[in-house]
Amino acid sequence: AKEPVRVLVTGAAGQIGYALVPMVARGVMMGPDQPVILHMLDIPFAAEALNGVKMELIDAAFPLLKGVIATTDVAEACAGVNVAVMVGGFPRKEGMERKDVMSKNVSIYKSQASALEKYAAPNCKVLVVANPANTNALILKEFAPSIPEKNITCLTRLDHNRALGQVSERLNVQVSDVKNVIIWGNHSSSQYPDTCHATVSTKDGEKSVPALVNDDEWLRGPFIQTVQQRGAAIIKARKLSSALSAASSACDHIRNWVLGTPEGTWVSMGVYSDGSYNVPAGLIYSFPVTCKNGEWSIVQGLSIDDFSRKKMDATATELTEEKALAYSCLN
Ligand code: NAX
Repeated sequence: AKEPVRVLVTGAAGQIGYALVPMVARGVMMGPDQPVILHMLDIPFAAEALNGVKMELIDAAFPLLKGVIATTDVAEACAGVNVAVMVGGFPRKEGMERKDVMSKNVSIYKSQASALEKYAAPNCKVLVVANPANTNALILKEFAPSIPEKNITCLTRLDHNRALGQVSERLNVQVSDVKNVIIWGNHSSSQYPDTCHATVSTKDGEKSVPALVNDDEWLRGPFIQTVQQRGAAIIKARKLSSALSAASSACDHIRNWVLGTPEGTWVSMGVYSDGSYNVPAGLIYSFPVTCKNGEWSIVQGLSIDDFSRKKMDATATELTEEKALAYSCLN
């Protein structure tokens, strides 16, 4: 039998946490034959609710779940973890300035970076979900210098999956037959959902999405806006932000990272830019990646047209500004 893997979920008493921990306990994240030990962290205000989640995990009698730690102590939460999913953060409340929210999250991610660096297992893989996800991940990277930068990522897989979903609805094909959309840049409304290289598998082989859709105006307009604004549409409908889709996408992100992407398929991940596609180095930016042996690599050599270039640059500019804002909060 395999040794259990320790998975940290921060903000585990929140909405995404509540959807995510049962998925992890069922093997959706690490695979159906991989035992797990869940480490759940939240703040003292949510300690009672967190303990309730632990009770439910016990009650569900998940065969793969070999232990549950529910704590408000960051050191205990991080001890020996192999995977860290950072969902906890400070939400933007009405009337709050962007800088005030950034400042709260910078201080959270700075201290949790230090805790992960000290207590997590070597080679721990980190996924930041909490917003501003790219910039929280960047702060985490800066303040955990001994964690390799390739181990620190942020979630744009939800946006990627949303894009697959929109293409599948439009073409009336199964979502599992659509692949290789790309989310470029920030997990914010400046992200660029790109279908230039996306394909649908049909009984006559792989077909290009732009050719099948045959409506560039839709692909460059309403499609992009729908994906960019999907989070707001969910809030409007549910009076709560996306949770099950975010949790499921977080599992997809880690599962593909650890177990690999299928041959010929790429996914989107927010990763530390090395300057590929002329994206400024030193940002956490969403790229198309393939994964093998527990490591991601950016898909190289895709052609980029003028329309795409502008959108990729605009979201990079926003991230550069966010980075500056985050740094201005550091002292
Ligand atoms: P909730 O407010 O329901 O849950 C957040 C939880 O984090 C709360 O239980 C809170 O007590 C806890 N928390 C706050 N500070 C903490 C700290 N310092 N350490 C540990 N826990 C802490 O929010 P939820 O709807 O679950 O969303 C969580 C985060 O995901 C938000 O930042 C949200 O903006 C972000 N999202 C990111 C997405 C992505 O694709 N990257 C999509 C979904 C989601 O909007």
